[in-house]
Amino acid sequence: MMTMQSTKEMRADGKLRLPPGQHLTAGWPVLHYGSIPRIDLDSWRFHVWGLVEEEKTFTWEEFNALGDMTDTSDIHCVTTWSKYDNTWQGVPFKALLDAIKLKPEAKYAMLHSYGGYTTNVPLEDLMREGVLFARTHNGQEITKEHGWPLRLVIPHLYFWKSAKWIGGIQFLDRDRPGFWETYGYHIYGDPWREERYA
Ligand SMILES: Nc1nc2c(c(=O)[nH]1)N[C@H]1C(S)=C(S)[C@@H](COP(=O)(O)O)O[C@H]1N2
Ligand SMILES: [Mo]
Repeated sequence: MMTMQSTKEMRADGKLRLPPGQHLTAGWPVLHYGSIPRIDLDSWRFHVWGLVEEEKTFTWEEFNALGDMTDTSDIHCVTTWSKYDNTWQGVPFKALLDAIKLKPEAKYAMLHSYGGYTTNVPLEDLMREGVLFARTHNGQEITKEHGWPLRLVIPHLYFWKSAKWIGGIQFLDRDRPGFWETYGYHIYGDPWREERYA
């Protein structure tokens, strides 16, 4: 017998834990555009470019040595499913920031994935607690279809912002639309304000 999770639970800020228009799902749907990119860890690289003092490229070992954290958060997909209590472990976004030097004009980021997917996020959203580059989900290595070897997790935004197969970040002075954002998804994507489509 499965335990029923509550949809009436409140968060510390008084908002319902389940954002408006969402329903809980027990499984974990796989959603992405295009096919799963082929990646091998020997040639995997993480690139940082744009408004930085110096462009940087990290190998798999270098990137994972930047730091480590674990955080449990809820997933809210714009297609209306939510999944509670996902424990992610990997490199804190803040650890990457400590390893690079941003130019003062850097205010936005474009996340780039293997396979060509992009999505845009304000820098201050990446600096929130709980944002990490995840290698594991609930204690297991993230599977290929969910973003192996590394995916970003941004718990407070709709899940399309959580780029699977992430391989780089470009820092920008202005917000620019990524892949889904150019096809009508909201530029920011706050689930509690139902910022689904523009
Ligand atoms: N690289 C990449 N990341 C992506 C996507 C994608 O198409 N490519 N789709 C996004 C969307 S729309 C969603 S809902 C989630 C789905 O993640 P999941 O398949 O792990 O549930 O991944 C997001 N990250
Ligand atoms: Mo999505």
